[in-house]
Amino acid sequence: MAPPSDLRSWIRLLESEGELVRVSAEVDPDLEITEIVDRTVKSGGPALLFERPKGSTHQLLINQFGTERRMCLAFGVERLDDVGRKLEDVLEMQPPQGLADKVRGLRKLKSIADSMPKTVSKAPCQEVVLTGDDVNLDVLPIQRCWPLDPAPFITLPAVITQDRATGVRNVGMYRMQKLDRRSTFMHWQIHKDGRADLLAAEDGRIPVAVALGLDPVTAYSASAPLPKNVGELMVAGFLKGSAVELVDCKTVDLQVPANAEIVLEGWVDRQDTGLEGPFGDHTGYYTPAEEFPVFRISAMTMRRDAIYPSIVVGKPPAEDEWLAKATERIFLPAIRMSVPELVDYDLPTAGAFHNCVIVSIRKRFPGHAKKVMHAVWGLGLLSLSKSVVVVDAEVDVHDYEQVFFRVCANVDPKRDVLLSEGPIDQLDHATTLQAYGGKLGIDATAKGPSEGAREWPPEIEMSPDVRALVDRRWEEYGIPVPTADAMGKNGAVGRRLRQLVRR
Ligand SMILES: Cc1cc2nc3c(=O)[nH]c(=O)nc-3n(C[C@H](O)[C@H](O)[C@H](O)COP(=O)(O)O)c2cc1C
Ligand SMILES: [Mn+2]
Repeated sequence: MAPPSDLRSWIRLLESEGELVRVSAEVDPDLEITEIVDRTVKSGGPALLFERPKGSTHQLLINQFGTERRMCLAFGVERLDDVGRKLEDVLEMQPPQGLADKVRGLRKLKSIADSMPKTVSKAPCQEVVLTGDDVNLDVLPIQRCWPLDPAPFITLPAVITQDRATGVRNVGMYRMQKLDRRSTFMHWQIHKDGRADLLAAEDGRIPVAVALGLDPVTAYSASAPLPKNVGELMVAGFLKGSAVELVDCKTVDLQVPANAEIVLEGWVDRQDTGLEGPFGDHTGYYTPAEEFPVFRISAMTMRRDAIYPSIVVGKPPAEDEWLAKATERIFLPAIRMSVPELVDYDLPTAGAFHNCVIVSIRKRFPGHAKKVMHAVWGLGLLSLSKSVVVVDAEVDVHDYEQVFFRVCANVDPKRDVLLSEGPIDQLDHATTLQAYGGKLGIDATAKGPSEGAREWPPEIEMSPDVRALVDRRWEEYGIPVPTADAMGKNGAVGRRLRQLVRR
């Protein structure tokens, strides 16, 4: 099934799949929605469409990304790895051998060419156009998420800027604290592309457009950590299988996705700043108030009856877990392009994405695990990772008990732990300095004399013929071990039993 073309068809799809609940009771965007959503997310519940947010005439959609199944529905795939494979197919293009290969290659090239955003002249997002004094953020059900947040925050925006020198467009998801009817902060952290566009502006100010309420793939693409010059909207078009349609803004020289529910246009000036935050963040803590630029809004355009999208981050797991997991899966083939020995990787949700990376590698030479740690610390936003754990190829990086077993069993802390330092996520509160601090690498691979270890012992494995014999005779023994199905897919008991059966 093709990914939904706009937020409304996405809502219809969610509804027909039993993945959405409409809440008709009046509910307060000030804290109350957070508590409802937090309970819903943590229990794997549905997307919620709040039909009567207090103080607003606009509906609020939240938890659209809260489960793996919904994330797959958003991308029109069975498993998130399928999205990665689609990219891999293009990344690994080789010179064609023979006619069939050439035809296939041309088809791939065409799918890339068709992904480029295209301009349209009329757009649903401009059914209502408000400029100057008519701009009024008060009409939107913007949430104040956590008790120490000083104001409401727009949490699920696609913020569009342009590199003035190259003309390359950037789209990023950055929270926006509401200041008044016509202005917000713009939370561009120091490692992000939006901030770079502002810093590069010769006159110190840039136009900015913010799209709210997009189709899910385009909304996701705003959160994707792509290299600076790779267009998020091109990638969104490629993943959707149809180009993102753009329309000219009314008051600034930028373009926005035509299918958006709501668009904010305006300016950000380097000189115009203030104290943003604190904000209850995805780290599970409040990030302290800090200086950030202000976004002055020159126009607000909308669909009639525009639906406002929101997300609550907080102590993991929260709704952003599956946005991050989508990124983890989608970027695997791209990472393998520069680190081909990497078999798989996992960013544990509890590690708030940047605190911990587990990688499995096909190890070939002494120091190979350390080479890979340095590679991770040199890759895009993965460079902000505080700790990297490296295991051998056969270890399932998503099975944290297996990983923990290797870390405990295979590590001589004096020999196998690497302490380094480098850039750290600006939101991290534990480092001594902000945005700079220590790195921990743990080499939990098998080692031998070439790496200063003694002869490595063989791992215990039952011989295959005995396993087959016991498989055949199991019924005969009359020992009640439930079948894999009956044990359920999740849950510690099921996992432990499954491991028992696997051995
Ligand atoms: C829900 C959500 C909120 C986010 N909020 C911020 C934010 O306030 N500031 C920020 O710099 N990054 C934030 N991010 C991460 C960026 O969206 C992400 O790093 C993205 O790659 C930025 O785009 P860029 O690489 O083009 O700068 C957020 C991500 C998500 C999923
Ligand atoms: Mn970018």
